[in-house]
Amino acid sequence: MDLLQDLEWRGIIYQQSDEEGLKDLLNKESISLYCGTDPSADSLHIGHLVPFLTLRRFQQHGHRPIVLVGGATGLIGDPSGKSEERKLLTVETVQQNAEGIKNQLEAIFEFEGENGAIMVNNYDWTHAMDVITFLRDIGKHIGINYMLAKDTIANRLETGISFTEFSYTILQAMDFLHLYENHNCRMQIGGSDQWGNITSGLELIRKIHPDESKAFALTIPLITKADGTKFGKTAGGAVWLDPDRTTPYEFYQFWINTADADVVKYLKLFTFLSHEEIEQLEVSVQAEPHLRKAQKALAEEMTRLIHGEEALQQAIKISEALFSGDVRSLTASEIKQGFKDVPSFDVDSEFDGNLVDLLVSAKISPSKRQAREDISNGAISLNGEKLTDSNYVLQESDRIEGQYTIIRRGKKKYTLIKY
Ligand code: 545
Repeated sequence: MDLLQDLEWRGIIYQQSDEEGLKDLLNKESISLYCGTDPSADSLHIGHLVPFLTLRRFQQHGHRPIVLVGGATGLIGDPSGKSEERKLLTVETVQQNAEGIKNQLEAIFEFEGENGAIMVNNYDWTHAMDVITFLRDIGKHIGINYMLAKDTIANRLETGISFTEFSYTILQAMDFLHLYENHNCRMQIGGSDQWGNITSGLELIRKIHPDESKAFALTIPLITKADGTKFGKTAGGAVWLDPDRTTPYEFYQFWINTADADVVKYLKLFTFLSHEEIEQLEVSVQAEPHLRKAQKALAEEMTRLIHGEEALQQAIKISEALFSGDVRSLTASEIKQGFKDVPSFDVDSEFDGNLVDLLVSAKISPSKRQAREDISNGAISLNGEKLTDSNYVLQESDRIEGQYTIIRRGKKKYTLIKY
């Protein structure tokens, strides 16, 4: 199965500018191709990932990926998919965001070797262009009717669109032209919302280089969930690649919680597992769904890809400890990750260690009488150990790395005591 057939099988291909032409091109030669992202936030989230993972798939088939960070376009604001005008970001914010995103994208690609990826920033060639050159050498080739026919612009004529956002698609077209002229870049990929911007680039290249080799566009479908809710959103908001926003444990949990109806689709879209491996997991979803083998494979692949092997092992260790209740083996940093959304209680300096008082002040038991009852019923465990002595006084040794004590009431109600 060749690359395009693999992408087809994975459900990665949504729109193409010239399916047959691209098939011929890829059978004939290795190409350079690109995908871009604007630094409109300081971290990517998993909704941005598939086009870049697809770029990686091209690299694995010998093609050369160009990863573009939009240091210039980020200052302008892409109207695609937006129902109203964006607020302009400051130059400092765009530069800071660009740095963060560049680091995240670097983790996905191989930069060594003859088809090693290159990272570019469109600020480098856009900021130097003066307005007369822009209007004469670029603007002259783009008709207003062509622009007004673009959905992203047509949809905004009612609510209003500034000349700034109106011009955005020309800047993205200029990028494609620049990469075509300077890096022999023959294709641009992106999510379905980028179709208009990408085809603007095809139009500009066709107008300026009418007799030269053709360029191509390919977009990836919007990722949906069988239950109709928005992909990549959790109670805590988006699933970020930045470990300080979404911990590797939370990231791992997100993928583990994928529904049976979605898990095979995501294995195809997001992972580099082979067809055979994915088809075996598909059988497992049908035959033994309660084992959640497909979800575990998805969570492992994604956490390893984005956060590395060590963070993955830590996430698995936290998950197992929380599931079994044996939390004593967790380090303070693992507790910090695993118990981020668990109710916590900060003890003050006068705390004398009395367990019954602690259960009441930390709102684990509603009263001292109830606290004594809970303890004698064996409903209270301290760092995973059941404790039945209602006169118990917490020791220094009950503080994990001097920072935390984990109290569980009943089967699953955890409270994190912080010192
Ligand atoms: C700019 C100049 C180019 C080529 C592309 C661009 C960026 C493009 C765009 N892309 C989106 C984006 O999201 C914000 C990320 C926040 C950190 O706006 N005009 O930058 C998304 N892109 C990935 C996918 C996308 C798209 O990064 O293409 O469809 C999301 O999946 O919305 O020369």
